[in-house]
Amino acid sequence: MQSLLLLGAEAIAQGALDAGLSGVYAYPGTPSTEITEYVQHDRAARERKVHSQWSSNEKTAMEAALGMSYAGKRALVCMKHVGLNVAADAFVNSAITGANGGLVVAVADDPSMHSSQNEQDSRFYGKFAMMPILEPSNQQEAYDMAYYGFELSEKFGIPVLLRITTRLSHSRSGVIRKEAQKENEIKLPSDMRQFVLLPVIAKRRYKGLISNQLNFELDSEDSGFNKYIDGKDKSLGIIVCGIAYNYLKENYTDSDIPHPVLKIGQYPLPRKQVNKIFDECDEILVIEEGYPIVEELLKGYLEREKVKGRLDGTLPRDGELNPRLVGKALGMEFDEINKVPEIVTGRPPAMCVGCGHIDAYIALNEALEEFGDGHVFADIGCYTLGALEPLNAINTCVDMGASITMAKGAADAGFQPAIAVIGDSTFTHSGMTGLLDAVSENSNIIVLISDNFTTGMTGQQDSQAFGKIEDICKGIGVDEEHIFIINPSKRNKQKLIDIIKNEMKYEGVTVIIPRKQCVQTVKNKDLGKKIRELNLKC
Ligand SMILES: Cc1ncc(C[n+]2csc(CCOP(=O)(O)OP(=O)(O)O)c2C)c(N)n1
Ligand code: SF4
Repeated sequence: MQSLLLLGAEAIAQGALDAGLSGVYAYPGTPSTEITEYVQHDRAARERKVHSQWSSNEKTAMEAALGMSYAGKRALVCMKHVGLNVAADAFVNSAITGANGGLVVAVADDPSMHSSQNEQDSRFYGKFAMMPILEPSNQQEAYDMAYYGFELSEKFGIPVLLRITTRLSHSRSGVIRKEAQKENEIKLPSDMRQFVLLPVIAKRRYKGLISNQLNFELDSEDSGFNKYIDGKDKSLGIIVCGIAYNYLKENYTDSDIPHPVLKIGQYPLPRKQVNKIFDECDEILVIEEGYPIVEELLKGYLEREKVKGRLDGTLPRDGELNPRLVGKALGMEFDEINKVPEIVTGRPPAMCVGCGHIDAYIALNEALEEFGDGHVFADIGCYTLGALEPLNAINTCVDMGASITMAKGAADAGFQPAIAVIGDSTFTHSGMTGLLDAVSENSNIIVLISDNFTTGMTGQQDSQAFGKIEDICKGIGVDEEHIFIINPSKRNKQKLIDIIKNEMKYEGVTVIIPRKQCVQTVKNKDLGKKIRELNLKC
């Protein structure tokens, strides 16, 4: 079989394609973006027209994938961990509707928050929704689990959560492919009522989900992804999940692991194997990337002292694991190597030279000078870097879309001026509904939609907002006279300041669209052509 050198994220994509994938639905977000990009660039996937266009947000992605599954085809939906919060309504309910064609929900968590607002652990969502979860320890398993995930999903008629973390998603290794399968034919669900979650049906489906829990557990018990590896030294037993298995093995490159090890790759936990290691060993060390979810389960309410891990400080409570932290937890000692020389100083991320967001912020800062600090509610994108020196231009960044709604809440409190700053992609992700709230109540806010024609921060993916922003704002009900489009160039600085200052006198919703192409996309000929074709005003 063919062997490929793949990122963990790419291995998931290839595994899904080889399993007969018909469509991937996703919204970009580190460290999950490369799954969808791989499908988009794969020639075979293009030839057989596997759907791979970006969705407006994670919820629309989840729902479209569920629709494809309803039609009997195999669908993959991908997002970063915080995206699962956005998709949660559809995700949790999809465990109750169940799946028809195989449905795999690939979620990439970001412990240590390399590129995220938090380090939440998606396994909690899987457990909450009562779905089977797969968690690979290396790239080969990422491939194998994506491939197998569809089978598992169809076997039990339920979506399957595939959880990876940053290091695995963004590192490469050899992956051996399996035989490529054909896509499913269109086939409606055998129970035509299962997707109708009226209470009477939902109650029945929910009972079915509950009774299936034992079957999921039995499947985990037999799963090749869960392995009990015996060891002579039973003073300690190690339960190790996902990528942490690799970190454990790195500490024993020249020898066998002396302790019994239970490697977990499929949840719910295989209860018999957990009981076995618990009974056989004096103490249990739980090594898991993310929250101490397995450790908490084992300790229970009574805080069994036999179980060690993140909760008792044997491992750090937060942040990513690595081989050294795992080695220390096993009592190993390390010299201080790889010390960063003092001459190396931290380099905070910065916006690119020539970025339109910078010019918009310079004008905004000047317009707000007389009001002092604290008036700018921002959002998530490259423009969030405006929080740093030298701009110090924004005061909030909470979740995608929160700029407009937080500005509205502050304006409701009587705080003025209340300015929101949001990017084009974030606007169509989840800013539009907040703008509708503001229009409905004629809130006294100014919204800057900083339009660069792309989803800059995650690597210049297409933006659903392209060419539509002013029409969306008009459609939502923003008064046309209070919608302004301006190129935030140095030449236009005073003009932009004047617009902002004038609009502060208006009691209602103003939208200002500073529009300048992201400099990282200037070599993208297709985008350039589209901008010229639409003759976008800027
Ligand atoms: C719920 C959620 N989904 C995805 C992301 C990842 N992400 C961060 S910023 C961003 C989009 C930014 O695009 P845009 O608003 O156009 O601003 P730009 O970066 O282009 O300036 C995305 C997708 C996230 N942080 N949260
Ligand atoms: S990638 Fe684009 S949007 Fe992001 S900082 Fe650079 S120029 Fe600005």
